[in-house]
Amino acid sequence: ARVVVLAGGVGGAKFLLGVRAALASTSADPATAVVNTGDDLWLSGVRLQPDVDSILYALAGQNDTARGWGRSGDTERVNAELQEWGAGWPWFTLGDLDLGTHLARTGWLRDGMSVTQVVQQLSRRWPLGVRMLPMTDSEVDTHVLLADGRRMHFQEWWTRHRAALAPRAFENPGIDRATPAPGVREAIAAADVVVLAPSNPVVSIGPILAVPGLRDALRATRARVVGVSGIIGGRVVRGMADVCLTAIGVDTRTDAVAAHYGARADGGLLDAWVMAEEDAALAPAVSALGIRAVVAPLWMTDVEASAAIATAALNA
Ligand code: GDP
Ligand code: FO1
Ligand code: CA
Repeated sequence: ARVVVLAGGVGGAKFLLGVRAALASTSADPATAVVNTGDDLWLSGVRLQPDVDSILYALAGQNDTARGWGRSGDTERVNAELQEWGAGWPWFTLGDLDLGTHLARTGWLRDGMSVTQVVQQLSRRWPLGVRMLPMTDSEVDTHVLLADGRRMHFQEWWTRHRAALAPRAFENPGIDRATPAPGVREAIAAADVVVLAPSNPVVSIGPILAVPGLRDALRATRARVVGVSGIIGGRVVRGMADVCLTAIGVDTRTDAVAAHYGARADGGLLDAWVMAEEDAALAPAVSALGIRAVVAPLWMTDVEASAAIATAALNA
């Protein structure tokens, strides 16, 4: 089967490890990941792509699994020096190996490469087993509009304030003029299955779906569109996605997130929704939306567990 996965960072990466493993035992082509670039930012003169790098490093087996971001075995010599200069953000650590990636990426961008070409270049070093595409070539960094009227970059809100400042809305300035990156529409049109990874529905999947044309491509594809719940037993499991959901008026419940994506037959996106055993009682509520409810174990504890979830999604 031709598989396309819409993905954010760590949750997306764990799911993609499972997709890769599930497809490895078949003759299928590698999956295509359409990756959120709303987290991207400029800092200390370099371009960061947290979600792209989370997926890149995880698929390459180079990620720091304990910390949840950056490279395994990284050091922070350059970061200490940047702090001494008062450069960058004191609450945001740029590892030495990670900075190598940012420098390479920034150099390629300054040489005139598109974001798609940069991601392709980053994909050459290790055998990833997944084709990575950014959602768009445009810079559409996510900003948070706070309840008190202030605005800040998503990264500052998430890492410095740990989502503790009440958000009113999430915005991606310039996204109205953005287009899907080359190959994204084509991959969706040619897919047999499109999976919405169990990534943050608001700031990971949200920006992807906000790229003009992408939603239409999903609505038009002959592929089945299947979502995987990032909520287990009414909790977001890891991170602060519940704060993001609340801000857009969606309850932290798997059926509410399914309703947020919507049934394809009802103007939304989903043909099926893979939800956790812990939430089995909500399956009728999902079915009532016109979305096929598939109940499965959803803890991505290791690659085998993620592969089983991927298989459930591909067969949904
Ligand atoms: P980020 O960009 O690094 O924040 O990561 P993503 O947006 O790709 O994924 C974050 C989301 O993954 C969290 O909000 C959780 O809901 C979800 N998540 C994390 N671990 C698990 C897991 O083991 N199972 C499931 N189903 N979802 C998970
Ligand atoms: N997350 C943190 O909580 N603290 C950090 O200092 C930090 C640094 C960092 C550097 C590069 C990178 O690609 C990601 C980094 N992250 C850090 C993770 C990241 O900012 C967020 O968890 C995601 O953007 C949310 O998806
Ligand atoms: Ca993210």
